[in-house]
Amino acid sequence: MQAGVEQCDNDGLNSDGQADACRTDCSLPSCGDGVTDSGEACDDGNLDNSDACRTDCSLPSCGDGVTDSGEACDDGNADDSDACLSTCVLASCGDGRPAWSSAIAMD
Ligand SMILES: [Ca+2]
Ligand SMILES: [Ca+2]
Ligand SMILES: [Ca+2]
Repeated sequence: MQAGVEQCDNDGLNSDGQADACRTDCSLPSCGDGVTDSGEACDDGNLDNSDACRTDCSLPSCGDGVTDSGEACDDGNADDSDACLSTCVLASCGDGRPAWSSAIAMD
């Protein structure tokens, strides 16, 4: 191990495929290296924030501001009086949300 250059070095145990292992380039496991390590819900190693794994290594969820599969919308807020409810379904006539329904002159 070279101080200041390598973050870690486990000789033959360095791995780019094993969780929490020192990587083969002697860097520590991190979010974005493509391996799901401790503290990461997922890690697909890309910078695409609209797929099944966020760039911060968390899984997609309702309320994260990205419309994922199974979500009609996701505005990232908990406001049920706007066009997207906090449950990630579109506000609609008959959902009992008067603030929005008055805006579309129904209910
Ligand atoms: Ca990782
Ligand atoms: Ca991704
Ligand atoms: Ca979402």
